[in-house]
Amino acid sequence: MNSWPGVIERYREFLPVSEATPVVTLLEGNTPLLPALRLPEATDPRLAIYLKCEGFNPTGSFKDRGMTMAISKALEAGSRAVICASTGNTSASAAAYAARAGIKAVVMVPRGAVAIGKLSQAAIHGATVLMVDGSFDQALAIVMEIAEKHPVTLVNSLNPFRLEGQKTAAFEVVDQLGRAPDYHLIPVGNAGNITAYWRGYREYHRAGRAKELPRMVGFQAAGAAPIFENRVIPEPKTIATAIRIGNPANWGPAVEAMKDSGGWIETVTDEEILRAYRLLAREEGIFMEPASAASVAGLIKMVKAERFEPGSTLVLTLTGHGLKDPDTALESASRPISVPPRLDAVLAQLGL
Ligand code: AN7
Repeated sequence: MNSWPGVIERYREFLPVSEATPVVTLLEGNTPLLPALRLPEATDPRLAIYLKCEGFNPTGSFKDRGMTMAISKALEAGSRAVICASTGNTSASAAAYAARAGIKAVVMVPRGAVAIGKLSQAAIHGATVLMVDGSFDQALAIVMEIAEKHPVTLVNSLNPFRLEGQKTAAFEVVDQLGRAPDYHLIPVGNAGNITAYWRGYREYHRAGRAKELPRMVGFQAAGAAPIFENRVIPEPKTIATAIRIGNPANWGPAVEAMKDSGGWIETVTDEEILRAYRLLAREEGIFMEPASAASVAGLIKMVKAERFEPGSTLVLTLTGHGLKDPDTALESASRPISVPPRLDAVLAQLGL
């Protein structure tokens, strides 16, 4: 068989696995790197813009790259249960990979702040879903303590294997593009992914697979921007619930990635996120969740601020699928039009 083997087999030489590691995979990775058609026109035609569509992973987000590693290594270590706090996507992915591995998953999510698609994924895969009347940051503190004292493996991005898996996205970008981009734009929540991409780009560079290194450019939601504001945000607020995080676990490494790469971290407002969300869906045909649209909102804002060298190549990570959050889609688009079941009425409605 010559088909895609999943990220562990594809990039085994770069990952901390051995023959003894039982590989748990849903054949994640190999996601499209789509050339943007209309974004250059809408921003700066001198830019080459590519969209890394991570929503097309098995559970609909980039988390699967890290979860195949975290669950495989948990199984190798003899663990029979995993736990995480989540704004939704980590819990969906943990639940699916734990199901695949035949072990138990416990996920803890903030009540009223997780998109419905993500919640339904965790539930149907058989995870124990705990809803906390509190924030993601509070939930993370609790699960960290549980994992320290009990025989259950933490699969948040504090688990070192998570970022090892996630760095494969940078490998793929280089393999697909034939080089590293000049800039890599990415949403920032718990700050694991920006850290993982930077690690991936550096390792590929060191291995001679890419001559260039990109500048890492991260975007936080304006109401949930602890790194940008350089302070913990006790009550983060944003429509992009995936990145509603006030005290990121990978804060330090993300700042390092930004500085080492010569990049920066900026904010985008909810209004800018929603505008980008609609633009992406209507102009590019790509339906991603609001947090993912932070990359596109950031692109638009940074082009206006003339932050990119003309002629540059940009890659934007679109982190999660739009179907995760159908409520926001329906609220952001025009309403369906009610019509009676009669040809004349339908034609009249369409102006035909
Ligand atoms: C769609 O699922 O933190 O900066 O608990 O779901 O690596 O945290 C999700 C984060 C961006 C931010 N886009 O990535 C969780 C969780 C989407 C996300 C992020 C998340 P990090």
